[in-house]
Amino acid sequence: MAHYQGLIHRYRDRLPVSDSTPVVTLNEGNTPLVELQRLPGMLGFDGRILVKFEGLNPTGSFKDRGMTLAVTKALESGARAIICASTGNTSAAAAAYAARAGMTSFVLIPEGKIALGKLAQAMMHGAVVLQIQGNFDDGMRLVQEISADMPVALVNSVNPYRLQGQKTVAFEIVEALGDAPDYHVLPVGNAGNISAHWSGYCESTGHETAACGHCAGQCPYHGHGARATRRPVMLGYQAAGSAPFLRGAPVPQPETVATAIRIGNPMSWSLAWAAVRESGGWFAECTDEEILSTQALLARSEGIFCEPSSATSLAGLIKDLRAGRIKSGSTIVATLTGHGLKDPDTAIAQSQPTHAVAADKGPIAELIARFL
Ligand code: AN7
Repeated sequence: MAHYQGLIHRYRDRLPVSDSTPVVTLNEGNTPLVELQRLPGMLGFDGRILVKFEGLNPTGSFKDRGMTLAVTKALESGARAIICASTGNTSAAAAAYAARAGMTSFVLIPEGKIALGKLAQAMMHGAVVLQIQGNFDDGMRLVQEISADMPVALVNSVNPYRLQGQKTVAFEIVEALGDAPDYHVLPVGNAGNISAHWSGYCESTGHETAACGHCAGQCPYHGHGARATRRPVMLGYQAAGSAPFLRGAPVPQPETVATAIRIGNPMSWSLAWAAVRESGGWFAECTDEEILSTQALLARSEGIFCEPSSATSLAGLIKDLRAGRIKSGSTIVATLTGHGLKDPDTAIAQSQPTHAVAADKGPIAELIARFL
């Protein structure tokens, strides 16, 4: 088999590209779908829980799936520069793919409110980083205004190519499982990803989908790769301090430790509602404590380190399992959207302190013996 060359090559028959499209790729996608071995038993659940570890994409988050296509299409259209607002991961992906394409990237981030790893990525890839004295929603408004007036392509998920790229995660899951799972759970911030997942599942069953931005459900790609016989119930989880889908309206001052989903005015509002309604799913919320304890639980019981926002998917699932809202014996897939290394400060702050010890065998052996 030829070596894997990224999701545009893999799914080109289901994406809006032609043979002459200049593909900008870092070989994103094809992420592991890992079955949890200890958690289901610990939770008294008799079904299967699998995590789609999107943190193993090239820049450490699912954003690479959308960014490969958005930057590819921007390059194809002759753009020389891209711009986005971001809570961190979009800026990291935009910066990396712009570097790959030889383009300039501008990223607007909320000052002091993005995780350190993401900031390091944007800076290292040479983005022009603008720290604004406002939140993501302010940044989103500003980049829409600026990209309307200046020659910079907007690569936030209001750009339909982003969701087109991101829908491929559902194709991979359907291929790995042989069909769609019973439930799909994921964190919701700007709400593009839940919309894209749903779009991918719909296309896998030959359903038309409102989230298909380039064709409004009319294009020949629809149903082309259909392999699934059903679509999952979609469950979207939010952080309690940043939960517009639970409040039924935008939240003016969103706050959460899960900074990636610190978003009060989601752009894909109607698409996300459609995904949840059409699938028979729901939105629910988790506290910051629940998010952090689930992040640690996953890291310690399964060996999988995701960032706090990503742990929101399992934190919400655990609550819904305990509340009896999930059918027994179900197969559940949770998207882990970003890698834990993105946010080392939050990880270290909630972990046990390290042990300062002399470089001598005696005290080290004594310490080890305490844990045996
Ligand atoms: C790890 O980077 O919005 O609901 O600007 O980084 O599709 O927005 C990040 C979002 C979940 C929410 N998990 O996804 C950004 C940004 C992680 C994220 C989400 C984000 P959407």
